Amino acid sequence: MKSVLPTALTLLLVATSSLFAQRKNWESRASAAILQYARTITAKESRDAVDDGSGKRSLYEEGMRFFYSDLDGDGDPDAAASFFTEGLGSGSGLGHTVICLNEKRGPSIVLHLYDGDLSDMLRGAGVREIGNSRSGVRLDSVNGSRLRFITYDYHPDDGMCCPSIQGEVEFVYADRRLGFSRVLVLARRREEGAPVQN
Ligand SMILES: [Ca+2]
Repeated sequence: MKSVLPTALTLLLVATSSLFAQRKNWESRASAAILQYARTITAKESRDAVDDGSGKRSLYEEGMRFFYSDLDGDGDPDAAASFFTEGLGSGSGLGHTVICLNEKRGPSIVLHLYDGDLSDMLRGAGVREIGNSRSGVRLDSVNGSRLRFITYDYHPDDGMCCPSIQGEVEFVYADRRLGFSRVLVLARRREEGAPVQN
């Protein structure tokens, strides 16, 4: 028994560090694939913008957020990410959410939604958290196939930087689609805790 225990511990340690290395390897491959995809989307948006004379667009790389979770339930980690593309000088930003699955051939982007798509889905589900064209959503955490988004909206007193009305909603990933699941926190004005103007 004396000689077995250290061996077992060593094997456990090796297995754990190997799993850790595999996970880190996946995270780095997935984030690289998502970054490349985001740059491609930005280039396309930029070409479209130049065509209609509205100016080039840029990717806000520092603001990209990555989340790793087993989204499709097959036991392997996948990835979800959010990023913004902006019109240079105009301050008009577009929010994006992408799902990247861990497939045999490598990281595969299987879903890309604009924040406007998510807002439409919320409105379609009768959720009144999203009130007007200046409101939006922001991916904030992922747990299994469940994605939690912060909703934000502007009070008349708010500046462009700082929408103060916030809530939380949950979407679920299944069958290569993202569907609205439930409201987690009703939208309220952050500072005062006052109910949103529904
Ligand atoms: Ca998976």
